[in-house]
Amino acid sequence: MTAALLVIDVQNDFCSDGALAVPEGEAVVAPINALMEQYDTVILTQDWHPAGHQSFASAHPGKAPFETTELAYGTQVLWPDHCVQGTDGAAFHGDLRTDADLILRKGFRTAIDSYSAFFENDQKTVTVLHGYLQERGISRLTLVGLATDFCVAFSAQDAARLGYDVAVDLNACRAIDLDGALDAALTNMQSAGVSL
Ligand code: VGL
Ligand code: ZN
Repeated sequence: MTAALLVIDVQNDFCSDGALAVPEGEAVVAPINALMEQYDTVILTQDWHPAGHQSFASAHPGKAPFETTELAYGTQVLWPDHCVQGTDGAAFHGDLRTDADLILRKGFRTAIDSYSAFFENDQKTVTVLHGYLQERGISRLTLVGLATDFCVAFSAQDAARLGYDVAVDLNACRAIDLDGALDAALTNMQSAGVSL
């Protein structure tokens, strides 16, 4: 069984002073760099939004960050503008090793957010990740990165549903923890069969 390390969204905007700062976000960098040694295949994801993305509160007059709205596919949390394509905030943290096999960008369709590295938030539109992993014969995944309760949790649950053997290394993750989202995410991951 071949294993891959899936490093979720270790980008400046999710670190201290970033536009959508995750408390202690940068603390994941050193443990992740060390973990990369143990995997033949390393995949980085990069949240990569066009300006005016529909997950941004600024795209919805009268709405503030962290409120929700109804989009075509359901309820969406509205975020501060973050990870805008080509900006410094969208770049990987400067100390993160980027000598990866694959860098997968997601969230680039204006009308659909993408927490998961496998499916966008409409739960229908696929990224190329499942096909890539299948072509490479990879059946075991370890997930690390930001944020535990959003992109890490959605990716891990989709991976488990797709039949991968999935672990999340919580030492190398940090959470936004919006309204108890971390506890809910940990419970949901465990129910989906993810090892924590
Ligand atoms: C993320 C919210 C919005 C994440 C990305 O990487 O967890 N969270 N965009
Ligand atoms: Zn985003």
